[in-house]
Amino acid sequence: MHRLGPATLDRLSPGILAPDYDRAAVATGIVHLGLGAFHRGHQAVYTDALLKDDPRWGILGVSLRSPDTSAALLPQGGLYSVTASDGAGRQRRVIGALTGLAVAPDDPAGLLARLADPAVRIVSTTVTEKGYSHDPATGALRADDPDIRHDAGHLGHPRSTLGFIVGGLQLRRQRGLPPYTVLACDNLPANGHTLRGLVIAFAELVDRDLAKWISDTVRFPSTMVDRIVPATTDADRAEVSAALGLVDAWPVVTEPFSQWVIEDDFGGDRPAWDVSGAQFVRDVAPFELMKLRLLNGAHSTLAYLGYLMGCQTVAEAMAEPDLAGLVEDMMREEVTPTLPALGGFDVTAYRAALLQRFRNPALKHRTAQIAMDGTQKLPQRLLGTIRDRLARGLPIPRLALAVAGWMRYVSGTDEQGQPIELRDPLAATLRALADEAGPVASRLAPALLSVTAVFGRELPNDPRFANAVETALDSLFRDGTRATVAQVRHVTRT
Ligand code: CS2
Repeated sequence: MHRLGPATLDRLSPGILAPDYDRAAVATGIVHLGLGAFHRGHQAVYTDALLKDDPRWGILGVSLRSPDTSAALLPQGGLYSVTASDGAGRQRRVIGALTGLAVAPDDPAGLLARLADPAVRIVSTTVTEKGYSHDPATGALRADDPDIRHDAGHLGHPRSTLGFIVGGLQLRRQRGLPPYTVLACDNLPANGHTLRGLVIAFAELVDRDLAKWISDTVRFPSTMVDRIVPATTDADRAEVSAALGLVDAWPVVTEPFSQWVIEDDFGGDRPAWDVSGAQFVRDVAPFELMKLRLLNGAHSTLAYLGYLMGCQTVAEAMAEPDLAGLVEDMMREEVTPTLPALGGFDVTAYRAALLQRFRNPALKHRTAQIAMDGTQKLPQRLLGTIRDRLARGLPIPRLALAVAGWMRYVSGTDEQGQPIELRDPLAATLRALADEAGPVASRLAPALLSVTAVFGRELPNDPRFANAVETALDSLFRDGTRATVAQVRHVTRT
């Protein structure tokens, strides 16, 4: 079989959409940091749809660490396919929005030169929660992070996301060029605002005047991004290539649903992403809160408790009636009352659609993938909701069980006595605490609650929270996850 690429597009199987514009005429207006499946299945798709009308917005896709995706897409001239499936039907499309590929560690100075190109007006990011060198509980810069310390002293050869963003801005300022807009596309609370704070705090370590210039001139719109895009598997590669009639070494397999809400606060021209279905709004916060707390909060709950119950995927976890019921009740009873009203928005329908999306049988979304990096995810997915409820004197039984599920997961051994592979930037800390405490809730719960980067200083001292989590964790250890989920669901049933 031939490889997917510019020269083989005419061999694509019938019915598969291909770029409807002249790729040679597309300029690079966006540098995107973080070339994972999510970017390629989300922002790049919105961008691809408008290049015919406005060819200024091609994307230079940058891998900040692993060269694998870039190496796979290079022989394909940046082309790759996106398959959207809900289990009943499939739609496939070849995306041509990537005008270039770069692996940052291979040539950091070369990437800075690209960032200084005046044609580049937007630098966007999907570097995952842990890619921002911040403290997840407070959003503050971790100035002691080794990459941040390195970059502060070597801004001509950065390693970190913040280093590249600030290094590029420094060059533009030196050359008298206008800055680019920085567009955060990760699941962080107030992602643009948070990134702005981090960029300025980092720039202050380098040059106070530069920090002031950034603060005065650079825009950081916040966004709410949503599409479930699991990591690509070898089975996906084989299935997609057979369907395309061409080998695609790194396809994206996703769901039909996609949503992008963007704060309309750009420094200059911006792509008409609204024409391809995105929404520009004045304030993203209510959308963001709703998505992080309902979708991602439920996702993490399904991931930890589902994994412990032996479910490999989210769809399998949703096939467990008590777990699916508990999550549905949690979304309705515990999360929704904490969300600000969104005029005219039907949150009941939104929740129902989420449950349907989680059940999508076409997505093999692994619980272990979502369980990853819990220390970076818990604050915005579960703990903010918990704080809001406690402040109003409301109970948190299901949310506390979700947090306890994370604790049971990071204890490192499953219910069959098998090791759980912990993937988290704080894995070493978690492991040390878990080893010292042992599988005893009254020791493990307080030990993990002392990780201030996750829980902050006040929440662990609230007995309503600490006791609820410890009780749930005790039940997980003693009765097992299945029985605990059934019991909490039954007892809290309204
Ligand atoms: C998931 C998200 O991996 C995870 O933690 O919860 O990637 C989720 O699929 C997306 O936010 C959906 O928009």
